[in-house]
Amino acid sequence: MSANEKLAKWVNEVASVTQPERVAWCDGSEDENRRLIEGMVKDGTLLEMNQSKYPGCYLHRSHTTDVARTEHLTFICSKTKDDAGPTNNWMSTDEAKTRVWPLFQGAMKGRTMFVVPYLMGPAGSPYSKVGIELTDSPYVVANMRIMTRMGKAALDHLGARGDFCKGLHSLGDLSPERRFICHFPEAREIWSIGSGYGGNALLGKKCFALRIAGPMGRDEGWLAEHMLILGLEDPQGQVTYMCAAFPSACGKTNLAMLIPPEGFKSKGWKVWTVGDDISWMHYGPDGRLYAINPEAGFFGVAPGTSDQTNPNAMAAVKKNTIFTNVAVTEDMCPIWEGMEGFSLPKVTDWTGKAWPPPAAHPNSRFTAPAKQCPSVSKEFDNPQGVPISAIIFGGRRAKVAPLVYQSMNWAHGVFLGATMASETTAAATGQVGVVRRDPMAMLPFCGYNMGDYWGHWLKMGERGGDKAPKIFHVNWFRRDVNNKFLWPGFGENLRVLKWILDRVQGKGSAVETPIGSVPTGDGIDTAGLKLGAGVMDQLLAIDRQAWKEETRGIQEFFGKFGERLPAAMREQLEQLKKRLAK
Ligand code: GTP
Ligand code: SPV
Ligand code: MN
Repeated sequence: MSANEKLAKWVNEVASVTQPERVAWCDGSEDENRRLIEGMVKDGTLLEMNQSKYPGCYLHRSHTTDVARTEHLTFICSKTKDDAGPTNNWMSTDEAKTRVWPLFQGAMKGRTMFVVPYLMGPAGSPYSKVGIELTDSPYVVANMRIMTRMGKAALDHLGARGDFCKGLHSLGDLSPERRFICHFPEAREIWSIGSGYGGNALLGKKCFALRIAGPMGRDEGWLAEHMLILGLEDPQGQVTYMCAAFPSACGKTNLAMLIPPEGFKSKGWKVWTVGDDISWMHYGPDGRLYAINPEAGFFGVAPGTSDQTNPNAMAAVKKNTIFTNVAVTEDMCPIWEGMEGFSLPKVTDWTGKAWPPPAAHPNSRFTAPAKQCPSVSKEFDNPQGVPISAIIFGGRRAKVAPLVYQSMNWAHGVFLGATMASETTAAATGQVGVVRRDPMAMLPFCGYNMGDYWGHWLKMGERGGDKAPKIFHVNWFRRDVNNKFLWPGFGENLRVLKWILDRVQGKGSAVETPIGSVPTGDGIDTAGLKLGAGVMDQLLAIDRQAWKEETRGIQEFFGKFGERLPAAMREQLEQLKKRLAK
């Protein structure tokens, strides 16, 4: 129970509608977690992994129709459709009350309703916020315990009078026909029913930390972004912090945990992980932009993660980790495409059968405590956050976007973010590999009109003036004529980070092109890297014709926003067209 009256009242109200068999207040303790896990192992919700090789690790196999975020069933329920904007599904609050609320009626009969208090952000931070999730899924509780500071820390922060984000979640009958993820930005409230998966059900993550926190940031003067936060340490021991926004399954976790290539590591280059998915940014007293990671764990993509690509993640998932929809070896160890030893024929796939590929679901995930990651930053719990010097936008694009370029100024940087495009991935249900506009990697996560959001970004830059971070764009995924990635990626991405650091420090060589500043041939340190002849040129090439086509796509996209498109964005597009025509 809690001394917070508003909380007690709401819990009672919800319980009277959902009619659970019992209500359990979660304190986040070891004991409570052990009991929950025992119960789930008993009823088959969790399978125990090999406890000598993976102590404290469990496998969850979700319903086969419930394996990713469902964007078409995700709604912003603002007062007007215009407040949700052209990129969101909108549902009126009245419709939500008649169409979605009745689904909660008796939904928790025979189940336990867990009251999950959670803190987004470090304890004692002026930037941290409390959420309460009411859920009938013990799997959600166990994940929330890893992903957030759950239980006592949250109730202490909340106090008797504090406010919180209300999140109501029920598995319902798990049918996609009766699945809805509704957000009420004005009331700071979330209703989610019919899914037990990731961003649909762990309400602290995309629902609160982005779709609800976004409008809060707009009103209060801060930013809630789909970004990793990393510290880049140079050989002198100086650490420079950067944020990067890439769409889902486009490399945030990997970049946040990067291990530099040999020649760089031995000189003292190092990357420290502050966050891998979400960044809340506020101006500090010194006028610089500071970022905190509101989360406490990683909900990372499993396939492709290996000792080669991401040894830090591999180390982080060796204990106390929940695996969802991965494959398992004969001795119950997790395994997936791309992981060492995968070619074994005798793995059991993510549905529990012999494996017709893929063995692991392409959106299979690990939930691991951030503190278990060897590269975790010593600033992880710093209540003030870390000062950000560079913001990096990036997409997954076979063509057009070069390896890296720098914006001319903040407004141009906002334009780069606003016009980002990327190929769709398995992180959301639907077709994979289709290029779509994904502004700031926030297309599925912006809780208000995207035009107003760009306006807010522009204002935030004006406020920062000279001290605002420099803005860049990267693309690790450009392909050659044989459809092979041109850039080796992963650890080698450090070379690009180093150029970005040089630019932040007023060094580094670049050529001015119509789209921004692109590194000169020798701008990126390629010492020790075996790239084919002409590959660097291909990676940095600007195809004017392709960019002219790009401006047509941007114009069409901007057209959707009508009056809500900031004039500065229209202006940026006109200037780009002029530069390309020259
Ligand atoms: P979300 O958790 O969905 O937000 O994803 P994310 O942005 O954190 O993506 P993540 O780092 O998990 O990477 C997703 C997939 O892209 C994995 O299969 C990675 O192996 C792959 N990947 C990451 N970085 C690179 C890279 O530099 N090059 C290539 N080719 N693949 C990469
Ligand atoms: C993403 O899809 O961007 C994720 C996973 O980080 S989820 O929690 O499902 O949103
Ligand atoms: Mn994400």
